[in-house]
Amino acid sequence: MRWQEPKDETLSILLESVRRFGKEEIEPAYGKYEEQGFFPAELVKKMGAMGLFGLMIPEEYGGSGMGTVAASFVARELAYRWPALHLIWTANSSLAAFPIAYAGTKEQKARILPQLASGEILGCYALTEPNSGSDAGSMTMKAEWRPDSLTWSLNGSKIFITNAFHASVAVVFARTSKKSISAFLVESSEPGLRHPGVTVRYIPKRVQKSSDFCEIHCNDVFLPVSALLGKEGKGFAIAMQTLDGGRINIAAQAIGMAMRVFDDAYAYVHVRKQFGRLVWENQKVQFDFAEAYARLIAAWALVIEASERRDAGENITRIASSAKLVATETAWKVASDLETYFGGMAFTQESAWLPRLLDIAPTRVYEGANNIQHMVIAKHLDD
Ligand code: COS
Repeated sequence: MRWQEPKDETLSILLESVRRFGKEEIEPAYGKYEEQGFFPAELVKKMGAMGLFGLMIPEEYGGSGMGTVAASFVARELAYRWPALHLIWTANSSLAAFPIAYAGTKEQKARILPQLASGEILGCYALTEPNSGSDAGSMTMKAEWRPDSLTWSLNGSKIFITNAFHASVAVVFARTSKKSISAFLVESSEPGLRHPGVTVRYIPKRVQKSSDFCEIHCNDVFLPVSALLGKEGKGFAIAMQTLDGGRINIAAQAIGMAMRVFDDAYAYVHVRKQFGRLVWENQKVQFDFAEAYARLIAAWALVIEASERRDAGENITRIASSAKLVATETAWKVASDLETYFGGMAFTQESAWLPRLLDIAPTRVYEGANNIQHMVIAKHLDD
């Protein structure tokens, strides 16, 4: 299926190369690595060389500054081939690079962003805690200023952090007073956040296995003054602005994954015969695909509108949550409806159809469970 293409010529050229890379390199690697949960280090390097991590990083800091629309199209393409690879990419570019670009000092930006843009290092975003997920404001990780040593000390745990096992920089949110939260940069010269006082525990997953998922424990992690990201007490707003953008990218990821299920199912009903004819030659089947197609392109149009508004510098909180809600629910509905057309083949290890469906499930949860999107949209209806 030829899905909606970008209007911009430069983006079309970039997308052609991503598509070629997807077909020739990502697809075979998915088959080889995803089931075992191997981390695709080589592909990450190549994505860096292709400039994919820098799409939303300004040119002066090593990116191309192509923006959110470009990132959404690339997200769709990566997720179509390998959802876990998309997640590695988006955790780096949407979640780690954005808050640094948005709130960092010139020095922080110049030091870290070029390395994130080139894929030389990976970053992660540490907000969620074992007892603070949807209610992000209830976090208990504590950062205390130590006037004697002129350092901050971090204590507490973060959980479900994508990329932490391979990251060299983490954007960590911590409570700096009863009422306020601040953002910090924890850096290490080696991948895996090897910093005194930091322990990273790898948590194996059942879906999107090749992107790592970790608990980060901080026990008296001493950080210099220069580790504070943005103003003290402004961390929650930084976290939320980051999620506004991240949610658009997850929306694009979900649609890419559902388009893949659609295309695979569409191909299968064109070769599988029952009752003496192709499965496709039943009106019910054609109507189901027509319905799925219409829902997918409608959700995609919303993802693009949210992306365009973000690139135009508008307040996107409400539309980003709407895009995340609609795209992830649509993707799950469409893909689970079409999955039945794979018949028994879906349950064998001779196809990846069931894992590709299941990979969609967490999109309804991460970067804000969909009930949280309802809360955000309701709160901003009068904006
Ligand atoms: N952009 C900028 N600032 C924002 C913001 C946004 N999108 N959303 C909230 N803020 C600011 C508010 O303006 C407010 O600032 P002041 O205290 O200065 O007035 C502050 O943040 C608190 O906002 P709010 O009262 O809306 O916070 P709540 O605690 O009610 O809840 C929700 C906010 C539930 C929306 C938030 O906790 C959330 O998004 N939770 C889900 C977290 C999530 O997505 N986790 C996934 C992690 S990544 S896998």
